[in-house]
Amino acid sequence: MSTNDNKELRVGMVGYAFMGAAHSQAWRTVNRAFDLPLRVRMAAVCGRDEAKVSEAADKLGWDGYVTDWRELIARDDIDVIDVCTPGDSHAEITIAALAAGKHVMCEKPLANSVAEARAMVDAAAAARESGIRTLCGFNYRRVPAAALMRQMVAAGRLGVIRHVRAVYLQDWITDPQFPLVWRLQQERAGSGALGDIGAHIIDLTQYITGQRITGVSALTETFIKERPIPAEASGLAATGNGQAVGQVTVDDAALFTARLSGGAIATYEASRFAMGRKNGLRVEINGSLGSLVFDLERLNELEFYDATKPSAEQGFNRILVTEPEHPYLSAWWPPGHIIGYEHSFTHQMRDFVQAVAEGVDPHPSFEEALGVQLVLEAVQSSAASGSAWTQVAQPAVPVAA
Ligand code: SOE
Repeated sequence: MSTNDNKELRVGMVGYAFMGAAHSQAWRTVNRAFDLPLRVRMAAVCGRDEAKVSEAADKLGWDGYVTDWRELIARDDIDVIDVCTPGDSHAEITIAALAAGKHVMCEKPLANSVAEARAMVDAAAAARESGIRTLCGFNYRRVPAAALMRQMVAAGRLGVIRHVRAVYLQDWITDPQFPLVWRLQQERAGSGALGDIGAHIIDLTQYITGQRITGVSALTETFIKERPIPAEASGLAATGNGQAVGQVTVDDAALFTARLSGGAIATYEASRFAMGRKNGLRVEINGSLGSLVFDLERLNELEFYDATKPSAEQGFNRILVTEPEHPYLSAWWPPGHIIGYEHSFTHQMRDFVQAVAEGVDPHPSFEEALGVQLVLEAVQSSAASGSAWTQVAQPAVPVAA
């Protein structure tokens, strides 16, 4: 690991699209919102197109830019590599960065396959020996209302967990003319809605309940099977109007039932064809003493049904999660002044920087992210075998800190 005496944590980020922009916002703000032992320096951003990445560096607040990620990990003035690329490059970049002694934050899902995820876990375990830290970017854990949900479940406020009910619904590709972008290609993304947004509700529900998914029965569907691409792409059939088309090789939607390690039973739905739902993540947990509901579209609120109250007072109460005692909120505004989607990334950077400074492992670890990858694999296997019940192999580590 490079020497760095002036308490800076120098970051290099690979990729500058949606997640790169969200991470940049978080790196820019984390030291202004939280008192941290290290000050983040946004040293450089990496992208293949020099004109575009130089513009992104300027717009997103990076000191400089490079066009080859290998140059970034070779620099001794970089301490952290933040991987914000499509899934097919997560393993190569991460493993090389760890070997070069860099801490790594890698976007979710960790990899495009269990084999890649295992290789990343092994590389992280080896690097940990020299104090290198890693985190996988399941940011929704760090929405304060979701973190409060976990605290309340862990404190027994719901009693024995019976049901988990989780959906993550979008509708950005319902137009058949929407082009064949990387998220719709198996070799780039690994899977479709399942790995992109299904991974979030898998991680979030395991984190909130402290239980692991042990088995699944699944259905997947690809509603639109071919899409237009730029005509210059090679090896693709042309439609009647001469426009080149390509095969969609991932799921548009994935539905599965599951059993959890603590005895709960669960339903999961991840779809990019839920017309009208833009980023609709909702988790409901039903227990023997009550229920909790988290809805990303109302992310400053948590609905709580407390069955221990007198029956005359029963009902779902709305907790406004903006008090200073709520997770992360003391860094922001007075009660009632709500926060947004982007704050979850700032909270993620806060926990990462603090963990690096303290010399402890941040969460979710690559091992926890491998746990998500194993569920993704089981869902795909079940769907391919006519929804057969499929056991999920379990990694050796607990679900979440
Ligand atoms: C998909 O459109 C996506 O950008 C996911 O990749 C992100 O992880 C999610 O937070 C928002 O939606």
